[in-house]
Amino acid sequence: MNRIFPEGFLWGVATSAFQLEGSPHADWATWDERVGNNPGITNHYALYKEDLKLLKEIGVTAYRFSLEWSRIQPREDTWDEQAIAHYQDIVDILRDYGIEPMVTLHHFSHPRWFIERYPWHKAASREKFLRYAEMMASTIKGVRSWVTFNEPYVILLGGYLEGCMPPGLKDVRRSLLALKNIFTCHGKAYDIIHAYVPDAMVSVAHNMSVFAPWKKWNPLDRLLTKTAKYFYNHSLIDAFRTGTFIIKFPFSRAVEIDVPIKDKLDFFGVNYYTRIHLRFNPLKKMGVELRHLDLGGYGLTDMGWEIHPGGLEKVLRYASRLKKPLIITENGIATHDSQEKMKYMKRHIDVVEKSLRSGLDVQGYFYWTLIDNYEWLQGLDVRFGLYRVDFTTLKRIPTNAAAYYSYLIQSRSKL
Ligand code: IFM
Repeated sequence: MNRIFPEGFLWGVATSAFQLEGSPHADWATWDERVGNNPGITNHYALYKEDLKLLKEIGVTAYRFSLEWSRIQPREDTWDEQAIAHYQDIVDILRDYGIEPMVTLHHFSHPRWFIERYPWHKAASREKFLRYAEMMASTIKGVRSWVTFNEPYVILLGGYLEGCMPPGLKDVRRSLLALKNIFTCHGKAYDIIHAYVPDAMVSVAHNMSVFAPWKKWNPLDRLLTKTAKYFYNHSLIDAFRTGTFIIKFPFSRAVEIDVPIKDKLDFFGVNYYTRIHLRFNPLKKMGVELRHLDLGGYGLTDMGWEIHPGGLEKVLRYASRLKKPLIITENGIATHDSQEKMKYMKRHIDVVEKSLRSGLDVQGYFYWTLIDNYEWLQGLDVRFGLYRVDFTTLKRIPTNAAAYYSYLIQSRSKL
């Protein structure tokens, strides 16, 4: 009998450095002072060995984590050898445990000097990022799987259109320049990584959501939905197929941006969390109002996001046009209730199983996330972790979902 979950399927957990470690040299550190939180509160930078043991305890076969660029290059002309050795140690420990490392080069945060002098809309950003990418690809040993950018569209929306993430701009023209620079960096970093790691597997992690009209009968809601689906989910995938981003809004001329990324992928990383309903509302910015409605009856998470497991198959199906192996690089729920966490996890893994049965080439699933941590604009209030962190004693307390994930990994691996 053929296996449903292929041999070597990556059963993983995903994290990001800044959310666990903070960093005094990062742009988000100043950003964060505004909301009064402490991203380094879990003290993972010091306690990483203990935290990596948790991965072993769960029985994952892979671990996705990011390198904190601002620790590695705290000043433009300074590489911090100790920080590099720290991340190398993480890789070595994972290898000892038989856990496959997947390294993200860029997960939202930047060194302050970079965002102050070379933000993404400036052409010089490319050279600075690529120096860092080359330094990492040539120095860190034992890593085959790489993610260049986590959620590049979230960086652009948050940093350049909504202004809620660094560099805090609301500027369409500069967002397009930033798009060109970020994806050019992906294309070039892809080649750089392959030059040092010939059998590397390189991708971005693309955040995909399901979009639906608020009122199905309303043609404007339907038009908005179609536009959002194309713009947020599909345009990036199409650009990896063609080498051109086509940005097209209703009643306006399309903007075409050529980028050297055609086929620069060895797998495709999908981050999936939720479904979003849209309605046309002339009183809102650009006429768009978003809402999470609990139409499927699975409920809303503590982020207010609709739980919609079926959507995972939809987004994977569109991504399969790339004809690359697909890996779910993030999927998880913010909740204080471990029962809900278990249900969310099972329902999404069931969809992965269904997708595999229907012939989709899915090669991994990474649960977001290992321990409770700093959730960007929401700070410390929401809890995504398989382990709850008591932020006063720093104790990591397993939720039932940690043991349940072990069980799912073991039982599904046998299928
Ligand atoms: O915590 C984030 C992560 O940094 C990127 N993807 C979504 C997660 C949950 O919001």
